[in-house]
Parts: sequence; structure tokens; C-alpha cells
Amino acid sequence: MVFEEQGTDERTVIEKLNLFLEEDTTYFSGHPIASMSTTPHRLGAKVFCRTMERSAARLHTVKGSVRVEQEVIEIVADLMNLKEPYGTTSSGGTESNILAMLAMRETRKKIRKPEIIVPKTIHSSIDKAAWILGIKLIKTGIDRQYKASTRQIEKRITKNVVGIIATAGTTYLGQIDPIDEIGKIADEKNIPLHVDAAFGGFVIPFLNDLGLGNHSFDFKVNGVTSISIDPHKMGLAPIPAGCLVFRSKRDLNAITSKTLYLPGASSRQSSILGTRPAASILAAWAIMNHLGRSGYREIVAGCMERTRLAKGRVEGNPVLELVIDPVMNILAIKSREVPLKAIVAEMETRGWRMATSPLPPSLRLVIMPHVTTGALNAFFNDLNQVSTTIPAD
Ligand code: 0PR
Repeated sequence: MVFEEQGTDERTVIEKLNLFLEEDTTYFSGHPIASMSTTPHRLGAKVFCRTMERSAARLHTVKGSVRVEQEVIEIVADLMNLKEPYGTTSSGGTESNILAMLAMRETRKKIRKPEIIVPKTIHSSIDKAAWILGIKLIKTGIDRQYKASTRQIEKRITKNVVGIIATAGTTYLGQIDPIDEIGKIADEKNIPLHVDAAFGGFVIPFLNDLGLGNHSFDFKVNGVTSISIDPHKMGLAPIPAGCLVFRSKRDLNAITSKTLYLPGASSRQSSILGTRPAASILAAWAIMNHLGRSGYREIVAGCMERTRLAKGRVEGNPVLELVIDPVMNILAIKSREVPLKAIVAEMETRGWRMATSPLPPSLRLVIMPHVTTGALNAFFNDLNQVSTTIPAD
């Protein structure tokens, strides 16, 4: 491909682009069965298109958008049971986790060789953050339900530890670490505790409301000092929309840098990105205002109903089984006899976009709002056929 001297007419360009786009799966097809994003809510899509050109980094020129960003942080913090939050929006869970770890490192600058304790089920963005920030991760074990072992975390605390991270809604299984137990230790030892609720943040509060769980994972737990939560996952916002909420102003200050050539408010920024879209944040605000808690509760209820359906279909299959009873709308399926690789390859030829997890080796399903009952039934009809016709290992 070269950069042509002369441009091409609009219609031809779109036709050419469409050829590429045809190779993508779309949420409308129901086929991405393991995606943590989904079709954005239509109001969010509308707001996004209207405000695409705004940069949330131009704080002195987009004053209204900045106020909306602050409200997004406040709304999300309210959902996480914190009344006076300090935070920033971000491009998603990865950026939020990097910033949370930066705050841990910066507020304990005297520690020359910083270490953070993480259960081995943490998301790979935390490995990436450790790599970027020069932090050593101490990986700790999990119990039979794939939840962090609090005892192991406690045992690994040394004078070099600048923080602990736990997950509320693990990527592979949707499991929730015992945040209240870990929080107690963090509080006692005065070590920051970051909760990665990038996925679970928009699910767990509604599970609790619906009587489908009783999980304490947020700022109600004393030791929790920060939480990542992503509107662009179960918040139904367009990508990129993440949030990082701190309990203390000191942590926000620790990730705030000065760019002196930028005027006024723009000279102080708390994100990694420079120019960054305001549109997805404005869209998240609109969706959260429009749906309210009851709207999200209904969406989570629907996802959980379809999760139960999926669970039933796995239980009816002679060669497959669930790794754990689903805690939220994520299922991990392991195969007793048939190699997973062969199942994945055959399902891919049938048009399904599959995801596998290494811990333990399993197929991962994420029952997002776009994964309809029809799509699920079609998926399991294929999965049953495929898994029972491939020869055993
Ligand atoms: N924390 C947790 C617990 C996550 O699950 C994820 C993403 C992140 C942080 C990072 O969030 P961002 O991707 O917004 O930075 N988890 C999914 C994953 O990496 C996202 C995903 C899922 C991407 C399925 C693609 C896909 O096909 O697996």
C-alpha cells in the first residue's frame, strides 16, 4: 500500500473499506461470545458522534466536558460507595491499572525496589504496568475456587511492598477475590489495596441488589484505596472509557503531572494519554444518567438469566464441564476428554470467535448484552456437535 498522490472518490473508498470490514465479526451477529465490550447503548453512540472532536486533555477549552468528566467519576464512585472521590477517566482498565500502580510507587518513593503483591489470576495489564513502571510483582496462590489466598498475601508482605492488588471479576472466570479479608490486612499494615473491577464494577453491585450475591468489594471495605471500573465493558459505553477512583487526594496528586507549555488547567493532567477523546466519557455520562441503577440492574438480570441458560447447556453436555459455578456473566468451560484446541479450531470454522484461558485451560464465554438467547442456543448446538464428534485425546 502506498500513499497515493491523487485521492479517490468517497464511494470507492467506502466500498474498499467495506471489504475489510466484512472480515470483522460484529456484535449484531452475536458471534463474539467472549468479548468484554458490547454494542454501545444508542444514546451513547449518538453523543459520541456529536462530540468526536473534543479532547479531554484540553481542560481549559472544554470546560463543560471537564465538568462532565468529574460527574462521571462521582457517579461511578457513588456506585462504589464513596462520597468524596478523587480520580480520572482513562482509556480503559489497562491505563487505570497502570495509574493505580504508579500512585502506589510514587506515594512510597523511599522504597527503592518496589514490589506489589498480586494473586496469579490478575489481568495481564498488571504485568504490563509492572514492566513499564519497573515494579516487581509478587504472585500469590489461589484456592480451589480460583480466589486469592489471603494467607499467602499476608505471608509475602515485606518492607519493599508498596501495594496489593485484587480483582473483582477476574478475566478468565469472573471470580471475586475475598476483598474484605485482604482489605483488613492492607488496613492493618497500612498498605494500599487496589481493586481491579474493570469488568465486575458494573455487575457486582447489581448482583447484590438482585439477590444473586452478597459481595463486599468496594470502598465500603476500609482497606480499599483505589478501584478501576470500565464504562466501556458492562457500562455499555463506546470505547475508550475507563475510570480510576481513589479514596484519597494524595493518590490523585501522585499521578498528576505538569505540562508547563499548556495553559491554565490543561497544564495539570492525571492520565497517561495526552490528547484523548472526551466523546466516550460524555457518552458514558449520558448512558449512566439515562439508564440509572434500575436500567443497569435489568441488563445484569438479563445477562445472568442467559448465563443460567448457558450453564444448563454445559451441564447437559457429556464431555464438557464448568470450572466454577458462574459468579457473574462469565463462564469457563473445560473439556474432560476432547482437546480444547480441536474444539476451538472447529468452532472457528463455523464462524464463532472463540477465546481460551490458560488458568485453568478452558473456553471462556462472556454473556454480554449482545449475546442473545438465540445466539447462545446456536452456539451450544454447534459446541455440542463439535465436542461429541471430535475423537478423545
Ligand atoms: N482488568 C480486567 C479484569 C480485565 O478483564 C481487562 C480486560 C482489563 C483490566 C483491561 O481492560 P482494557 O482492555 O479496557 O484495557 N479484559 C479482556 C481481556 O484482555 C478484554 C478483552 C476481552 C479483550 C475479550 C478482547 C477480547 O476478545 O481479555
